[in-house]
Amino acid sequence: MRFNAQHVEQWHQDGFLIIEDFFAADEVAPVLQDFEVLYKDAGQNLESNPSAGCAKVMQEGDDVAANSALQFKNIDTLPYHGSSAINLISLHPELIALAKALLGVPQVHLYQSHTWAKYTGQADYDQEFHCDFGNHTLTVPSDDAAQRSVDFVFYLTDVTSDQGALRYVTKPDVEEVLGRARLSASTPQQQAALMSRERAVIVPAGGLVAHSIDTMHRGSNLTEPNGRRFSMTVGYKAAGNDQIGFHVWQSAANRPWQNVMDHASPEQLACLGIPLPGDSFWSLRTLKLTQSRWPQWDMTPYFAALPAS
Ligand SMILES: O=C(O)CCC(=O)C(=O)O
Ligand SMILES: [Fe+2]
Repeated sequence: MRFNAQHVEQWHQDGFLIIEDFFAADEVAPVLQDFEVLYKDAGQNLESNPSAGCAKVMQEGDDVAANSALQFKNIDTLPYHGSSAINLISLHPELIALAKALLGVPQVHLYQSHTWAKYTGQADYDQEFHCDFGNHTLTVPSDDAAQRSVDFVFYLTDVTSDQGALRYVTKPDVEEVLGRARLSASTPQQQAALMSRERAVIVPAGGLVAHSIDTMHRGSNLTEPNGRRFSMTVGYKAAGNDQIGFHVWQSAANRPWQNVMDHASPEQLACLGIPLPGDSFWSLRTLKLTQSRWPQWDMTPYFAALPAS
């Protein structure tokens, strides 16, 4: 186990949990290799720019929408055009176990998985403090943690203070400086108050932060010359929680799902909504048709669990 009861307690109390060495070096290395291929040219566009590799900082009057588009460049969504390492890391059994433990539920669903490659100079990555619920639910975060989400971010490169470390404020600190638990901070005074309590997620490659849709945080700029930050954002919710969503896996039927299907265990696939072996969905008909759709997927346990008729 890569976490303990204290970690779970801390996540509930603070809203944030950081585990510096969550992924081992030999788990990080092949995923980093995938990023190097996926984003081979992503940092290079900067070379035509005379101040390449120098921090870009928004000035008053700059186009916020244009910067936002640059900030959110270099994001890909599961399934990835890469090895099984990048395709399975968001379904790592220890990540699933941690999501279950934090939410306190027996079965979880992966509702978000994307990469993000940031480069010094490509955008001004500084953000205001915000909570993420706005694009994860049409309501607001539940009073009950089990009905919220676990949002992980983990890093494939070392993250220092000037390489885009996520800034965050713990729930008790938010309550102290803003008067009560809040989901927004719309005035400059509120932003400044939060900034006075901010901490930074400074972790080596393999480090992980867990938070949720109701936590105050912000992206920060990359100012280290020629710096880069490779990360993955991975969200889980309780299985069956229809309030929360982000990606729709089924809508991307032409994407390379075989990179996931052919390598994942039944427990991992269950996090994507694929019924476990023995589920009543599986009949000889659905088994055979699904197998013909994904010929390389080893469906032996699914066939084996079919009750003899
Ligand atoms: O990338 C980061 O460190 C944070 C970004 C963020 O919070 C967001 O875009 O919602
Ligand atoms: Fe955010």
